Amino acid sequence: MTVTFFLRTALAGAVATALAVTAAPTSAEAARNHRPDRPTGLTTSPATDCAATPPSFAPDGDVSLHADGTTKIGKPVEIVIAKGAGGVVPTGYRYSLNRSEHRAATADTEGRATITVTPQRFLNTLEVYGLSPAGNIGDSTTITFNSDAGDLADEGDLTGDGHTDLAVVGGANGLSSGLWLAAGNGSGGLGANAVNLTPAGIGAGGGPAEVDGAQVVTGRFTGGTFQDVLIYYPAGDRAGMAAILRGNGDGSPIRADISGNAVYLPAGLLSDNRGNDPVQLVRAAHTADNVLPDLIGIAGNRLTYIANSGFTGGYLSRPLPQQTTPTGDLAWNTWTLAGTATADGRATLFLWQKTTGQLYAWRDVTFDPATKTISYTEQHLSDSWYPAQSITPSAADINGDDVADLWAVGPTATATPWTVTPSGTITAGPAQPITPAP
Ligand SMILES: [Ca+2]
Ligand SMILES: [Ca+2]
Repeated sequence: MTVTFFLRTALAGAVATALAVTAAPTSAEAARNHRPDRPTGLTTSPATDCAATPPSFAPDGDVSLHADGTTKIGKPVEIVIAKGAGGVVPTGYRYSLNRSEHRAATADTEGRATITVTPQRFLNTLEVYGLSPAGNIGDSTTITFNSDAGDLADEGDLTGDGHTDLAVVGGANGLSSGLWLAAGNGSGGLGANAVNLTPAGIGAGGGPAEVDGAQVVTGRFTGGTFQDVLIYYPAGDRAGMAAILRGNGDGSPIRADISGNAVYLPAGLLSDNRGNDPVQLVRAAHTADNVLPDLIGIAGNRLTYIANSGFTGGYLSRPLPQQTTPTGDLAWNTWTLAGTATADGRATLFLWQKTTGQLYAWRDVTFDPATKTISYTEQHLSDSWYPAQSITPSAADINGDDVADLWAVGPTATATPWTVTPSGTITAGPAQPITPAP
């Protein structure tokens, strides 16, 4: 039987590409019945239906769809799988994009099924199995196609809607293990269903609990158009290690267990010149000629600037031994940092002294490699911000006005938005629940 694939964009129903797949001969069906789990051959043939940009195929066997440029990373693509001329009508299909979990699609009486997949990278691989009426699974057919870069996501926007989002590490904060992404609405609200971004943890086989105890930083760590996440371990078995997980652009879970989705930074890479691992690690700016974010940390009770060298995971720690805290001393162990960059690339560092409730903002933080110093504009925001309370500050431009704001994440899965004016006035919005999706 022949099964024809039509790959088309979801927008305006325009048919962009057509693929054709030919299943093994019907006579093979009986032979397969005694081995129902053994796939049988699906091969390819040229599409018979009209396509705006037909792909290239070998007539049999080889599956090769050349770059078509009609799909976009992060944008859903509708693919119609249809039966061709002759043969047994398939009852359904199983498919997997980029080795993700297999999904099932039921075919109609003519053997046609529609699936929607979201390309996550430039080169995508779609694997499809046909299902016979007897329930047998055919051999997999694999096609590859290239997708254009996705739209550039704003700093802190992991879902691609233009509003910054909130990523909270679970196993704490009243949340189960995982990295929970609550979508921001641009005015201090959070979406109802927080998504676990790391169902496979960092891809080391331990599941979501692998993120327990970690700190999270968002940014373009892989240099793509989407916001990625950097998972950093300040303590524990992985102390000093970090994992960069490639964001999908739409806020969907990151399958770190699939090759290409995670980059690991070994322990020591982020440590200072005395071998101290950072106990805190937050977002800093990026330089004009390098989209990859710098980091700021506290290591060895010193503030340290960790500059990116121009490639993913390429970091060099530059301790700032003379840099004093906002209150003029060197007691960096009493301060909690939160950092973010606004859409225009400027970095803001928030500094909270938990014991006293002192809260400062250092705006426009930049690092001068020649003098090994940082420059910034300091604002005192509060002398009574959650004194001695168990909250986790998380920085983002909550309302999109290019002035960095703060979330205060509480111990019972709540987050309170604190917006900051350019002159340094802070205002709390209603506390929002962080509710995991069912
Ligand atoms: Ca968003
Ligand atoms: Ca703001």
